Amino acid sequence: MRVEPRLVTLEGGEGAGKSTVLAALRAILEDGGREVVSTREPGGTPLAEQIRGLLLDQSHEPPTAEAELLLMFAARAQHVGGSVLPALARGAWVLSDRFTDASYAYQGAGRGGDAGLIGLLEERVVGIVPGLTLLLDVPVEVGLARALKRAEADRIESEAAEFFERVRSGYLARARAEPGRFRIIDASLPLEEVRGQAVEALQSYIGGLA
Ligand code: Z5A
Repeated sequence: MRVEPRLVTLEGGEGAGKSTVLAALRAILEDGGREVVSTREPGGTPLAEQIRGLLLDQSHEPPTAEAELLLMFAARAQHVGGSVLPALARGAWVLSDRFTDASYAYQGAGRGGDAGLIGLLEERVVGIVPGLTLLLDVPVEVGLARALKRAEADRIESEAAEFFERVRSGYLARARAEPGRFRIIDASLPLEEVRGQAVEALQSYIGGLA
């Protein structure tokens, strides 16, 4: 796996504040005169966004756990090949709202999927790891309440609370296993503080690269 220092990802459960924080991180990078591509998973290219639609839609039969995993990686393959790698190659920074860690957390820890298969797909299909990952950690009930206040639940958001508890534990276990790449941020704090901590983490990371 190749570490991409200019690939920065945001992870966390529902309503953790990723979208909000991403905008602040983008501003910091752009203030320094850098080109920034803000993107998300599943999605990030027209085809990958269509796969996202299939994954979150509740109107057709639910995909099996294996189909869900493979669709996530199909979307990711398209996103990496069609957007992330070309951006990195021209010197841009890429800020992604979720990346491969989400598959370990949701399809692995959440659904009980085979972590070995996820690892194989990561190695063969993705090939790159972010230099920095901010995990916005929030208690499940707090995050879900925020997310549901904003919009109706999609297919994955309609899962039971125990599913999201496993997702949260899965994320925390990954973060603790890779402390060099992850920064854990307490996303139950007021949004201004969460944003401030995320900006500080990015600034200190950029300082460390210089
Ligand atoms: N998924 C997967 O299973 N496997 C994978 O490999 C990948 C994804 C890549 C879509 O992701 C789904 O795909 C997701 C995981 C799965 N499933 N679910 N469920 P997504 O990232 O698009 O969906 P999301 O996590 O549900 O997004 P979200 O709810 O929008 O979360 P967010 O971006 O972290 O939150 P936000 O939009 O910034 O904030 C949500 C609301 O809370 C908003 O009104 C904010 O003003 C409020 N908020 C946020 N932070 C605070 C604080 N600190 N205080 C008060 N209010 C706050």
